[in-house]
Amino acid sequence: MNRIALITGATAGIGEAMAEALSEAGWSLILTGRRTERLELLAARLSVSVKTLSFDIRDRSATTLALDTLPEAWKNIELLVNNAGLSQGLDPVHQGNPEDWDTMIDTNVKGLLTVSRIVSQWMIDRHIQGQIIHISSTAGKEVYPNGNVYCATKHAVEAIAKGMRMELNPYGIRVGTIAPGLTETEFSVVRFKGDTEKAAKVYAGFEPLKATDIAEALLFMVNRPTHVNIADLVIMPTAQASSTIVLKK
Ligand code: NDP
Ligand code: 8X3
Repeated sequence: MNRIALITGATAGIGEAMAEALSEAGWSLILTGRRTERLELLAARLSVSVKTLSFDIRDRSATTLALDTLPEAWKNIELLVNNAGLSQGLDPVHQGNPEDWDTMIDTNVKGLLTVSRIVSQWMIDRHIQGQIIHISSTAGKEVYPNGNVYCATKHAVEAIAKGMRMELNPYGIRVGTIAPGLTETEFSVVRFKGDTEKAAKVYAGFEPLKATDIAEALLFMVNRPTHVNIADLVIMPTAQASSTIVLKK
């Protein structure tokens, strides 16, 4: 068996591009997401061994059960990429939808914790000096108006990554983050609940990042020798200077 990587949220965008990049590099892959058909289509076009696990990461029992179904050999995970995540809405707190807040917190923070807990314990039990990479965001570095709760979840991801880097230090497990800026994926369509016109406007008038730009950065981090840990990588489109300053034509 080749080296095994688990990527959460591989049915679209950054996760899908990372699955393609890691498969080209010869990794065996465990790919997760809710959309089973997309997982199966992706697995079918990759030329490496793939296990697909379909579950809602907000559901702790479903997540735990799904990971438990992996055959023992597939639990020898060397690379975990915590990528599944989303934003819902773009409103000030005083007009925000509490259900959106729950969705973001349950997915971006609690879901990430559930998977991290299980897989990091597997790495420790199996004496695997693996690597865990959390997909944060520029929203984990700064806050922008109306991004309040999404930004809070990504700030939480940054804090969890720093804590895990300390906790897993005795085991030789590397922990790092990638913080992308504006990347054209399904992210804004999801944020605006299917309003594709509104979503397209986010990326109009400048050249945003592509999911493959982030996948290339992941490969760079993964391909460092084991004594090198890229702890934190912030990647923005050239047109973007901050969350709120984007040079548009
Ligand atoms: P996409 O919407 O294209 O992909 C999101 C992925 O997350 C999908 O595979 C989706 O799978 C999965 N996901 C979402 N909710 C759940 C859930 N409840 N259970 C399981 N899987 C879930 O967005 P991106 O590729 O852009 O986002 C990937 C990560 O990158 C996210 O963490 C996002 O916050 C982060 N990011 C994105 C940026 C951007 O500008 N696009 C910039 C910075 C960070 P499914 O729907 O099938 O469950
Ligand atoms: C996604 C980037 O600026 O839309 O994390 O929050 S942003």
